[in-house]
Amino acid sequence: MKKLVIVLGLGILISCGGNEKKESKKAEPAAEKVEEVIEEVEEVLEEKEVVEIKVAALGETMAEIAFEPKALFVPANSRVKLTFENKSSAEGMFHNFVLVELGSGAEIATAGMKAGKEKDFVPNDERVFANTTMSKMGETLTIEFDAPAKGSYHYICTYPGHTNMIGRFNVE
Ligand SMILES: [Cu+2]
Repeated sequence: MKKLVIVLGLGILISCGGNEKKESKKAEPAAEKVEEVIEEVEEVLEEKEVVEIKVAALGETMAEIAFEPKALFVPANSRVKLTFENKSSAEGMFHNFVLVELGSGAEIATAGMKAGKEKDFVPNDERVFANTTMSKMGETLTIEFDAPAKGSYHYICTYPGHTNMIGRFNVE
């Protein structure tokens, strides 16, 4: 939307500049303005689109725990601002959000257990694209990351035993 407004503004400035040229010497400041606007447009084009998404971790028993929603969609080349809310309230219901290569969740979770609590059960592994820290019950965490390449990924919780917490992250 911001892009469109600036492009429209540029169009108006160009047409104004043209009219002024015929009538008087006011054309020069208008030309400067056009240059400024062109610079702004270039800056906006370089900026990534920020996409805000929300994910919650639900459930009070090991059988219930799950992500909500179980599928997320973001556009390619976007900057993702993710809000992660741990909605569990039962004792010991710690959760994180770990974005991983499709199908690597079980291996990442196992490696995460070895990495240990001080690493939030997140291993140092190139198949991990983004992650939150481990949230406590009722806690909300926010992270920002660049969307990985177009394709499908999994998001998992690497807290030991939370293997049924899994969702699909789609970059379109
Ligand atoms: Cu969990």
